[in-house]
Amino acid sequence: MEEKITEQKKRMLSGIQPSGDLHLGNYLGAIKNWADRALEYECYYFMADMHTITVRQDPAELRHRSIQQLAQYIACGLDPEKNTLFLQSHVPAHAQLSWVLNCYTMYGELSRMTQFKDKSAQHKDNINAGLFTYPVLMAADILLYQPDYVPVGEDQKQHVELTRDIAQRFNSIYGDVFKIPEPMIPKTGARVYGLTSPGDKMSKSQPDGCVFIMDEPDVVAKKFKRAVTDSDTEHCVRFAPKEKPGVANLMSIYSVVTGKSYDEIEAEFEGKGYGVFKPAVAEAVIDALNPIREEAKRLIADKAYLESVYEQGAQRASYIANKTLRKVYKKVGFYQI
Ligand code: ATP
Ligand code: LTN
Repeated sequence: MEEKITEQKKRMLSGIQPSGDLHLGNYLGAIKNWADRALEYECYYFMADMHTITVRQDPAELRHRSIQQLAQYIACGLDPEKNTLFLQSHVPAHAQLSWVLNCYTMYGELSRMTQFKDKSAQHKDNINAGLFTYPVLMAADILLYQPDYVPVGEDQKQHVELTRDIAQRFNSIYGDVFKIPEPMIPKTGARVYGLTSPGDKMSKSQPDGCVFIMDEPDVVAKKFKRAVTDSDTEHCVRFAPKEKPGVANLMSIYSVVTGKSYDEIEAEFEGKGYGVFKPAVAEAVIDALNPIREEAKRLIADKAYLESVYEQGAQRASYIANKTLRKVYKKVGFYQI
């Protein structure tokens, strides 16, 4: 009989901190691309709640945001039947592996992390040890699942590179324990900039130029109305990121949500000016966000369903994570029960 060879799917893992509401940048730059991968890869996505307490959080708000983010992941197209969705704090192996990896990470390496430098400058009154060792917890998050790819934004590339260094160091002592993961960085087109400051990436820390997934249509329309275009007198819709970064940003948003190319967009708005272009972008974004917002609202009200998703997610995630953890414990010499 002919033997059927079924190829093992490659694995993918990523997380977002539930430290604020998800925005258009998170959606277009990360989650939308994750949602397209479920057929091709075995996917794990989590709420990095343990990471968020490196900065002080209101406990009730963190609890609410973690579940809200789960509802938003699903509403954005991450089907829990096809993706494993879970909360980081529900899988104790993350903290357990993190401790072991701390002992295989150098003080000098952590001192070079730019996010630590930035965040310790922003929160001078709370430069805690967790903020410093944050990348080790992130390495544990990743290595537990032996993923092939880690889809993250450019800002997280340094942390994934450190993860690779830690894994290689561990493997060189104990043999092939960890798979060495690759960062998967979205193309520049999927990098969304702030509507009021097109030089900076769209970020929840600048809420003015930031479109949140849960924003109502009138709020989205207002934010696009105030979007910076450019100060030249040309007033035409042309893709020129250096000369007209605001217009290029709006064009790339419009392109991602409608699937139209830059040439098609230029032709569509030829001779029409920004007064027509900006509301058209707003409308396309509103159309894209409407079903997501409504579905997220519906899901947030369905506590029993969300509970079943995160319970099943934690179970599936724990199964894989514990396998790696047991191997690591054995290798470093912890007495097995
Ligand atoms: P902050 O407001 O603290 O800078 P953030 O809103 O940028 O945070 P993160 O939690 O750092 O969000 O990012 C989660 C993921 O979302 C990142 O890995 C990145 O891929 C993606 N992302 C965030 N902002 C953007 C953006 N403006 N454009 C494209 N992708 C983004
Ligand atoms: N550090 C990331 C969130 C994060 C993550 C991870 C991403 C925590 N652990 C593991 C990918 C893989 C952030 O702040 N965006």
